[in-house]
Amino acid sequence: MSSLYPIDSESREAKDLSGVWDFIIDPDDRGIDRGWHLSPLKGATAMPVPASYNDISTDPAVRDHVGDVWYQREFFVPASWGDSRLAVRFGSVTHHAEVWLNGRRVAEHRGGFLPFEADISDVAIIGASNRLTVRVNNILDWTTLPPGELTYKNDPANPSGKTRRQTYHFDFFNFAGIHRPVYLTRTPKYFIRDISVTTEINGRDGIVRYETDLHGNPDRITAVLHDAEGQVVAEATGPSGGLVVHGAKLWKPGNAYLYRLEVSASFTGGQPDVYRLPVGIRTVRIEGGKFLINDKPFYFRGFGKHEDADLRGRGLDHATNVRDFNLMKWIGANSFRTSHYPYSEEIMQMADREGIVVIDEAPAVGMNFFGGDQAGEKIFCEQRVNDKTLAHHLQVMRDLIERDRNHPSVVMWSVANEASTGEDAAVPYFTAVAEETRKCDPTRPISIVTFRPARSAKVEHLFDVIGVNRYKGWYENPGDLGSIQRDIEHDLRELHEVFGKPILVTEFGADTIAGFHQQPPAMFSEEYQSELISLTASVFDRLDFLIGEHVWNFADFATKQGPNRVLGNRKGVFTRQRQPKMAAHTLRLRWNNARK
Ligand code: BDP
Repeated sequence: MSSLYPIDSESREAKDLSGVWDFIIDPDDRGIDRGWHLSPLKGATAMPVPASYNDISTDPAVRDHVGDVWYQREFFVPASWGDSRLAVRFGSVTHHAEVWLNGRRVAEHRGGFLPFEADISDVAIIGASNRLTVRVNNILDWTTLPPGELTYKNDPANPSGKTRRQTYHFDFFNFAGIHRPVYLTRTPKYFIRDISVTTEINGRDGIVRYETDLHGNPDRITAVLHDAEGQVVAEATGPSGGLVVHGAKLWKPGNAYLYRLEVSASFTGGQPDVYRLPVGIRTVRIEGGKFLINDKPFYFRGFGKHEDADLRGRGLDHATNVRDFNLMKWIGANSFRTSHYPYSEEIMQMADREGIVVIDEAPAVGMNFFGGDQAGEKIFCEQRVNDKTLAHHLQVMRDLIERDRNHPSVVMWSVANEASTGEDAAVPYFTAVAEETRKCDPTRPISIVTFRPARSAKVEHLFDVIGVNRYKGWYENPGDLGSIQRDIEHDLRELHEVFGKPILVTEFGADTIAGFHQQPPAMFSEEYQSELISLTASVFDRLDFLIGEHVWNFADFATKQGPNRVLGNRKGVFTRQRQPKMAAHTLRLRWNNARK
């Protein structure tokens, strides 16, 4: 697998296979027995790629389907593409995928938020049409991230007498489908498989260290760094090395500067390969309780987000994404967390370019029963989150870091959100996750997002930054704005006393239906959200150990149906259509006059 994003260069081509594909629901997961991977899908309907399939159809059976669905399309491989390495590369398929080309199985992938590719060099028919078939499965169980549970409900209408039900312990809707672009790629037979870059600052100089991973026997490798105007600023040869940039322009939050690293490799018995990669020179570290970017204290202002929009669900949508970055800048945000799963590579590229700082989160959410029916039962145990879950979690951390380590915008890894960290068995689990994350990337701090009170949190001390989700005046003392300041101050001070680590408030907020007004403020009104945010944030200004504030959530988003959700989670500061609620103006005033 190559974690390099597909690009065009003098040696490479990437053909976007986005468009309208054939689609069919597999009601009893028997598509393979019926040979659906071997021939054109019969009775297929139209489905856009990339997009979640759930909200495209008007049929509840599509929206609420649990199990397999099938996608298919034909594509042409140009006759000029012979004698190359050919691959089909998926940005993400949620949650599990199996892929066939011309009836031959070429890939399988577990996990809904990271890329994978199928090498089709030996299967593709050059100069002809090829049929690509993808089986997509959306089932979550205790071995997947996020985890979930499959249950069965008696259903006389179903021939088997039962219907499958998917339950999960997080609120966002379990969107599924081919969520990110699918590229048909051509590279030379021998090629640059991977490049990793780290940067340092030495006085006025920037140092860019690179390391390459090559397929084939290279004759010569060169690395040339260009500035934003295209001028060469440093050069090196060899599979790895360091490039010194005199008088380097740094990648800074709110003021991104990107160099371009051009790596060329020539191979014995093959064509040369060239890959170009944006590089931002910056450092990140924690010292004296502060989060330092380029040795300057950085205070996180921003949001927990979701990849979520009308109709397309979690499918990549450039219009929504660019609008989101514009809104973040307008409101004075400098950062966001990829709650609760890795976001698309295209979003990470935007963050690099726009100078927005990112906390990059693994899809480990819902490892908790909260106050539900199973409250009191253990999560970290043989029949639930177990060794298999851990093995998958470690794999996801490795893959996430491999995908995102070159992004200057990414300053920290978050390994999980609101896990049941009061359990003894959570300790060895998260010890292993923390160790693996540090091993894969010794250059960035790591964090975990907790909802627990300090004294019953057993794993949080393993991390450099503790993210805390607090809902004072909402889930705690609902309707009582008067108690917020006292409660949040006491709570955050205790967390700092117990852990002695920088604290980042990763979630606080209130559900608000845009257009509902009430004075004195009442829950769900715009006044209540605005007041709750102002009161909570007024406390942050006097807490030195606090390194940032992220409001939950950037925008309203779809959830599973339930009695506390009014067509989704309404804690957005913006509506799902990306227009401001009153609280957006409150935050804009605060953040544009920020003291920290
Ligand atoms: C927190 C979760 C987040 C939820 C939020 C809420 O981290 O995913 O959406 O609560 O209930 O517990 O709004």
